[in-house]
Amino acid sequence: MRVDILTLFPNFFSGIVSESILKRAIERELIVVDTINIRDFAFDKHRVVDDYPYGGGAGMVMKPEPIAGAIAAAKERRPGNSKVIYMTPQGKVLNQQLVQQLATEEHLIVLCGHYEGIDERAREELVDEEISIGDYVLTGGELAAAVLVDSVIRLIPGVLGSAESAAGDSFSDGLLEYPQYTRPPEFMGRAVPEILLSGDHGRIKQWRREQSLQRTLERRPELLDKVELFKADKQFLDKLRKLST
Ligand code: 6GU
Repeated sequence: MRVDILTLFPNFFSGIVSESILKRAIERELIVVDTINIRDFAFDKHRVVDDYPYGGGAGMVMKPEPIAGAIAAAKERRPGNSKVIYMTPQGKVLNQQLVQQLATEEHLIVLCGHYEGIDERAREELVDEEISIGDYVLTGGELAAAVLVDSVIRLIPGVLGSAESAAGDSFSDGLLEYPQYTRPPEFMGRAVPEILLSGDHGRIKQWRREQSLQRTLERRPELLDKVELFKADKQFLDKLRKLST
């Protein structure tokens, strides 16, 4: 996979690209992550990328031509299928299902907006998908783009070691994750649940499933409406619901 991030602040991404899991994935050539400075595609001598909104009003609008130039340059870097994503609070809210879809793409071009957003014609003509990371306002699309790129890249085969496998993630099966314990067996007077020390893998698996269900019911009950549940899951949830009434 290739990811090109189009931004007015390319330095913002240097730490993200050079650290941790992404660093390893890049070193192992599982992915290429690059930034393109939109300002490099400003055509005038002052390299202006924003202008006053027609009709008046507060703030500035990102001009369409530098955006078009930056997207064209990104497409030249990987001829073939690419998807242009514009990070905006007006977009579809990111969730794990959308992350999984994006992880199957060959080339993501991620456009970070600033000021009052981009010229509408650039959005209509050049953008394939608009994505938000939640219902709150950030000063620009960079932090949102970093969240998107991190969530997508960790799903690319080989990026996570088996120790960090994505299969058991919260949300990957639509449920929250079960609680985890490590040594010591007792901490601040609290013991590790006995079943985890039993060596009975069947019972441990069942206990973890039930913990996931209970946690999801307590913390994010709305998630349960969307997941596929086994008969035993439903019976367990019914039991919990009866206990709490
Ligand atoms: Cl993608 N951009 C901005 N500026 N704010 C946001 C966002 C994006 N997603 C949530 N808030």
